[in-house]
Amino acid sequence: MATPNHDHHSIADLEAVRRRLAVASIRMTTAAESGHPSTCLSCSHIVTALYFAGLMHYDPARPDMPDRDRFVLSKGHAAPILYAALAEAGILPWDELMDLRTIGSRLEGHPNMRRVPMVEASTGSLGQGLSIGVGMALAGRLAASDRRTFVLLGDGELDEGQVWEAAMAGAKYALDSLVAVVDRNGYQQMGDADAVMPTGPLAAKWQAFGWRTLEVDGHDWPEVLGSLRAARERKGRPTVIVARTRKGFGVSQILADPGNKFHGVPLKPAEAEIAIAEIDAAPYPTEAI
Ligand SMILES: Cc1ncc(C[n+]2csc(CCOP(=O)(O)OP(=O)(O)O)c2C)c(N)n1
Ligand SMILES: [Mg+2]
Repeated sequence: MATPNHDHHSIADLEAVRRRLAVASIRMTTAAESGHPSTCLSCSHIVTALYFAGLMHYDPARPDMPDRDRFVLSKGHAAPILYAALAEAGILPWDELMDLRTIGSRLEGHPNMRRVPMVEASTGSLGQGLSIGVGMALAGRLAASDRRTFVLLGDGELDEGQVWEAAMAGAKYALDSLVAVVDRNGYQQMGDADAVMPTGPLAAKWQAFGWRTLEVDGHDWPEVLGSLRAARERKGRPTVIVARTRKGFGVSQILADPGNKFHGVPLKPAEAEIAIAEIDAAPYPTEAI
């Protein structure tokens, strides 16, 4: 049985980790002159909580441990923050992060499961990750394993019909080890996500598809931690957490125009320095978990 690790006990600790991952995502994409920093920032609390609050069970020394929990980054363009989390966990060297998107580097623009330990699925073509998660959860059942599978999706990604096929399959097979998290930042590549394709009452929709549904502020530590903790509990059906977030969280330059201008656009070096200074200067949340 896997044991929780990298289990930070205070919100201040977790916030410090989150800032390291956020800053690394900015530095990596700025150095590469390519990539998607804003999507990394919107999911920074969720990714940090999963890997470093004991909410996902894994052992960095044994990335292939059969009973490890699985994490599928279905919104694969957020690869930089996944690589930063793997560096923080000791699975990748920090120095290597700056190789992002360079020719020959295993840190490709979208995660490659054949090249990077603990990248559980090769993603980037949006819409596929939840189906992969369904397969992983079914496989876990066959193996009589208690492992959980977490899948992180974008809200624009929900425009892909395959997501809803996977949602139906998850409910049909009562996959209560499966957790989807929707990064509901309100934007996708072409701007306002609901203008491109209105998703309507999102939580009600998942509920109608047979999922246990939680809605949280994706930048509120107690809410993020509480919902993930609740989602680990097996209740006879899959769980989705709809996390309301901000694309470019913590960086006013991006928040001023998170739509077209900053999707898939790294910050220029001078802009990156301002962004990093702003992240570092933000007041720390201090509540006890
Ligand atoms: C199947 C597919 N179509 C289009 C794209 C191009 N694309 C990359 S990111 C993106 C927008 C995704 O928006 P969302 O899911 O809301 O993620 P966010 O960046 O807001 O976190 C699109 C359309 C893709 N990667 N895959
Ligand atoms: Mg989005």
